[in-house]
Amino acid sequence: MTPTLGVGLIGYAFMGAAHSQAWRTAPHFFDLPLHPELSVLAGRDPARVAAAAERLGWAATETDWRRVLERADVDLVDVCTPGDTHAEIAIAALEAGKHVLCEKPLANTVAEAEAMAEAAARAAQRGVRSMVGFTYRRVPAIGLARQLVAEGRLGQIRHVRAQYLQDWIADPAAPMSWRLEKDKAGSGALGDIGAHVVDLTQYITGEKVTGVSALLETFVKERPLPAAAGSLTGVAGEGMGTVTVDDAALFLGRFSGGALASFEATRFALGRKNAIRIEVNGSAGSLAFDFEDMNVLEFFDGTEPAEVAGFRRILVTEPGHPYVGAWWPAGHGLGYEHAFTHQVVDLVTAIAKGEDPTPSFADGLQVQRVLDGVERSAAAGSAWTEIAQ
Ligand code: SOE
Repeated sequence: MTPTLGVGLIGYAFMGAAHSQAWRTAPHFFDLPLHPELSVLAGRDPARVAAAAERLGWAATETDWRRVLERADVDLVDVCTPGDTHAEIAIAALEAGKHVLCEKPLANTVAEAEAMAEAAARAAQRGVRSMVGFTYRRVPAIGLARQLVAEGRLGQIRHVRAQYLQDWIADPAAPMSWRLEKDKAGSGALGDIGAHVVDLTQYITGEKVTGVSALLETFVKERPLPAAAGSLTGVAGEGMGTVTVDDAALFLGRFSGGALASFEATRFALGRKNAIRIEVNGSAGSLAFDFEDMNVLEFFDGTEPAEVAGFRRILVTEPGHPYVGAWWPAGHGLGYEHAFTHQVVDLVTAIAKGEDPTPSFADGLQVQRVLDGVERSAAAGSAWTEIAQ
């Protein structure tokens, strides 16, 4: 019998649902060393959390996250709440001896992220593990991109170009949500989606962002208050609320290996729904990825004769590609939810092996420092801002 790993999930909206499917699905497709048990789902509203538990497959519910930490059937706490509660919940869970998976960005401030990284380092000495949910690392094409760079197929990295483009609040009538409140979300497009491309480009290149010069903008400063919650924006109701975060972030950066970088994160790119676009140019080759065509990685091999060289469209659906072998026959493709499943696989495997999973809370803190550098730069008229390493 495979030993079990009892999971307590806190939050059941968009991310809670995505994590739920991952915990449910992972043992059906991957040979896991520990079998995840969906022990308990926590949320404040008793009726809504009960309905969500029924729908998403959780055995029990709690209305106070602290009770989750006291339960013997919980070995791991999965934090899918807005950023303002990450630090308190994650630190308490680690101190209670529970492994932690925490949604991104790790926290709302560098100070909170530092406290979390310290708690994670202390817990690791007791065999208690932690991971931050930069889920897109687990898209097979991203894994292949990292492999190509690590194998030297791109040579010296010169340029990193990254965009994360969405449009779900381009309409000024789209209502307020917690993602538009600084107190709850920490920042706007910057932390919500810009954090992903900072993490992804660092993951692919194996290098770190060392400095930035930034612009932040809030295009729509007042929005209708929501009458009812929805997946992202909800339904508009009476009265107006104030948007206290950035709608868009644009910044230049330098990487530790000398590459020049540009980053753009916006929720106002009409027609772009979840376009994570990354292009890397090196001395020996280039690669390009777009999440809206997520089973493809484009690769240009600069060592081929110019007469026949050209961007190659690699369909990342072969059994030898990262994670793909556990799924469908070649060519059948994966989707958004699979990366969450892969995240569970890697986390559970690391826990069983007694290893620290990645991305760690220390990795989450490093990304938080980049986000903070972007905010400080923008506040200082785009002044060049070094990122503490
Ligand atoms: C909303 O912008 C959002 O759900 C992000 O919060 C997620 O991290 C991203 O995966 C999809 O978009």
